[in-house]
Amino acid sequence: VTESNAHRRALARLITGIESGDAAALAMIRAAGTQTYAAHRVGVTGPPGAGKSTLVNAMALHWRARGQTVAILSIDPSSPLTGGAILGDRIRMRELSGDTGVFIRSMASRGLSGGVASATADIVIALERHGFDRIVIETVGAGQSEVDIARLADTVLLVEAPGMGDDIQAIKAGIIEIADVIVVNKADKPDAAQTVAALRAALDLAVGPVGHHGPGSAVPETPSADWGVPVLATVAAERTGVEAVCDALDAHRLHLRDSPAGAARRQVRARLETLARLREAAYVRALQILGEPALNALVEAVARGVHPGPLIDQLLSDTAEK
Ligand SMILES: Nc1nc2c(ncn2[C@@H]2O[C@H](COP(=O)(O)OP(=O)(O)OP(=O)(O)O)[C@@H](O)[C@H]2O)c(=O)[nH]1
Ligand SMILES: [Mg+2]
Repeated sequence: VTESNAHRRALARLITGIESGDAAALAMIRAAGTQTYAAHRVGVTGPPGAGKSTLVNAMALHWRARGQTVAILSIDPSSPLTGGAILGDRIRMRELSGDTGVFIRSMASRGLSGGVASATADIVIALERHGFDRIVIETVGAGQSEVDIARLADTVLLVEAPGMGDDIQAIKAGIIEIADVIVVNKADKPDAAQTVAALRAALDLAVGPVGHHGPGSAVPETPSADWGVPVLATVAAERTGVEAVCDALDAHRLHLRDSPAGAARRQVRARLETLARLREAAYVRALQILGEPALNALVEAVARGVHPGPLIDQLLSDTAEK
């Protein structure tokens, strides 16, 4: 399926509009009715430099060879849009450029007027509506990522690299709990088998009653006891092991489709999504109602040593009456 450049440009413009909080773009996203959930949304997370982009590139080539269309959204929580990492991705993904079945977009999550959660979710809606078969959302999982990938993705792929001994950040930070498929990339390096073993051991420990994570948590309490999280090894730079990763992603997708876990997962995601949007919208609205002078007065008082709690309670009850 080829599509016109005009069609692609319109999508790019729509995304820019969403990022800048443009009213027309938001209206377009909101007006178009219910989501179809037709695309497979794959969230890819893991530490910086693990090889996420290289692997995504290889996965995209695999899918393209099978006639599927692919959108790749990389969300960079730290660097501005002109950052070197994104430039690197452009170079790495040049094999995909010129292919109208692939759409690649990088976004910085800083300085988004309406908030990161709603912007990323709206962009995914735009991509889905455009008709891509696969939507990959890549984000650095640094423990407390601004983007909770579990809210956006059907399937979460955690990419690790060897050489960290037992000190795997994802285990400590609980990211391993949201992974549906785990990859140890850079399996050409010596410690790969050890890292695979450490991750498997951590998964075995995690089996049992899922902890309670509270209503706003990014960790879905999905009853996925019947899904065994595979730990695979790849050399993404040489495209080794990529097919097995794509197969595992498909198997997880089928698992969601054919078991109660799918409906449960959707429920959890809907809750996380709603809470994230509510949090952002309430914050933006509160600042609007408050206004700059009242905010400054509040800041002054706190700077003088006044506890902010009662002042904020007072402001909220004042604004509730307005
Ligand atoms: N040895 C080896 N190097 C690899 C492999 N895959 C990727 N790399 C290299 O690892 C470096 C980082 O790869 P990226 O794909 O940019 O990693 P990333 O996780 O997307 O990085 P960030 O987006 O910056 O967090 C690059 O220099 C890649 O060439 C691999 O399988 N083996
Ligand atoms: Mg990357």
